[in-house]
Amino acid sequence: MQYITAGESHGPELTTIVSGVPAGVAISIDRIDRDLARRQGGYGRGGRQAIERDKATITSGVRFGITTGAPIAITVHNRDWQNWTERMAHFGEAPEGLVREVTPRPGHADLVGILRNNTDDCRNILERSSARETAARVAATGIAREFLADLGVEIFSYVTSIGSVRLFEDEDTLAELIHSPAPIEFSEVRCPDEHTSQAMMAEIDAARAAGESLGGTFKVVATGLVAGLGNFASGPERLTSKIGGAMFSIPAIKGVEFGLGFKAADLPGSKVHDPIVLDGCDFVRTSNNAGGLEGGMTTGMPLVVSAAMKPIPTLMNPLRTINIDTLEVEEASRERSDVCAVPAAAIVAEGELAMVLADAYTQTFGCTSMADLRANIESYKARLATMGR
Ligand code: EPS
Repeated sequence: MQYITAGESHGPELTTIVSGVPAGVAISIDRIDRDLARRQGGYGRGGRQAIERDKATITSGVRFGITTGAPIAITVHNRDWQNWTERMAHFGEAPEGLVREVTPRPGHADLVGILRNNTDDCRNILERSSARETAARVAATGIAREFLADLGVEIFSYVTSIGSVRLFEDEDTLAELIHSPAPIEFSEVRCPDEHTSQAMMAEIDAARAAGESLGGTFKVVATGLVAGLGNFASGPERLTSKIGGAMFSIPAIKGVEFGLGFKAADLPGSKVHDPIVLDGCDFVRTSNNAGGLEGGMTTGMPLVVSAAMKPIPTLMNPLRTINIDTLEVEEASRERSDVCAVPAAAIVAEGELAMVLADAYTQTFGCTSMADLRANIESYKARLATMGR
């Protein structure tokens, strides 16, 4: 299962096509729209989110709410397009007095993009490199989420830091959230602790007042996975590679860790690896430092990915740059933007993880019909149970 997106931030719409989806997956457009709304939310977002009301429109591959096995095309309209019809016209002459973007923002794709693509207008780069594209990703990966929900796989995320404010996590935090993730959705910054949420929002307020932007970290967790998804036999087929790549594909993600992550490098092996025990007929672990992946395959324990997002490059108090027309030093362009989009990135990451896992399920258990796939999973699970007997 995979997807491709097209569309500019201020074009008429974002488009995505999802392929490799088995026939027979029940699709709830309301659930996909709810995830689109979750992505739009989060304290620290800019004025654009007051304009957009993201909704998915499915135009192929689904009949009476059930996938047919054909590619699924989805669009998400940009309401802001009506303010950009001339500046972003697909044909005709550029309008008179069109202002080109000539002061590339440090940290954005602006400068390297124009050098690479041989253009004199950063808008030709920033329209596509904008994180607006992640709305299409949430729509596309919503199909993978529906598929996984059918198999009892749940995915959630929570924010662990914004700027210098960090959520205190002890060894029970994750288990409690797996049991009851509801507090995360009540927080405007997707942080399950109310006191920390307030401190994160205060940090965002201070950044906004200073013309600054903020990054942060978040965790994405998948539960209900069968052991053995992925493949140890070739590097690119390892789920670690695929999930890592998917996370790094999200704009501004600069670090990805699994389980203990970088901390594992400081500890001896006996404090890192998860002892294997039998629980009835099941092979289980007494800890989950590996974050649910060993040898590039799922262990059956919760899959735990952490990611770090850099601060958004658009600054209201801008850094210096070079004007590409005059070659003079100037302030980088200052556009309406978000102060912090870490909660939104966490939602995008939920979807990215879903797509990789859905793809792994279809690779392992087939991708023709859901009924066949479920039957294959049941016989696989039955075999696993005999191994622990
Ligand atoms: C973005 C700039 C802002 C953000 C945008 C990402 O858009 P605008 O320039 O229209 O104000 O709001 O994110 C979204 C539109 C979104 O839906 O997430 C950028 O430059 O990356």
